[in-house]
Amino acid sequence: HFRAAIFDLDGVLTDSAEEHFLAWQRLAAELGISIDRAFNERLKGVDRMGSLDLILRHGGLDPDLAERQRLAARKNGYYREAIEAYGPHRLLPGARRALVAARQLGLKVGLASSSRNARFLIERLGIASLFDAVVDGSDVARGKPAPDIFLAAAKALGVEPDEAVGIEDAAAGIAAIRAAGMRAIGIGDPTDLPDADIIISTIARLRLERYLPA
Ligand code: G16
Ligand code: MG
Repeated sequence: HFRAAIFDLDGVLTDSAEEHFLAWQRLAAELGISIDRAFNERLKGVDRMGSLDLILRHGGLDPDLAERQRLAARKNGYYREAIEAYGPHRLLPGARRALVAARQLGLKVGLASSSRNARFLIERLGIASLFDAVVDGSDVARGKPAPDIFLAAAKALGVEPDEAVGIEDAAAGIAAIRAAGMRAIGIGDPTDLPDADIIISTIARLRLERYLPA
């Protein structure tokens, strides 16, 4: 049975997924590339350079590494600008309660985010103290869909992967959870997340006690 709940950040606890999309869309437009929300589903949970590469390929561009690093930094500037203004009011409804409920159930609580801005963001959101361990894209070699971020979070929490449940809004994240050997709870539309074990529409509907022994 479960001893830990490991949460994704963007799209699960806060809607910074939208700020990522707007920042990428702005950068893409400057390059003459148009991206829409359907395309954005492929970027969710994917790390910064991985997302940029998908956009460049989509637009048929292939700049060298130095230029790609400049473009990624420019996007991050747009994104940081947007999240500077974040505070606890930007938590999704039910997000804080889900973290508190997991703690009250006696579960260890972890954060597994691809975002190198994750630690900054949970401070802004006022939830940093609710996590027993935080792992982000800068702590591991491979981002989602590789299992590394979730495996590192389980290790930091002192649990085995099969004792943990992962909560994700992105296809790449569900793939990472499954590859780590954990149970996957998907948040969003079932057609976007066919590989999740369980699907709920929003974090407010999370009831972890259902998966624990009575
Ligand atoms: C998030 C977002 C992705 C973003 C990635 C890297 O992951 O879902 O869209 O590209 O982080 O973010 P940054 O550029 O801030 O390092 P997650 O895993 O929290 O959903
Ligand atoms: Mg996410």
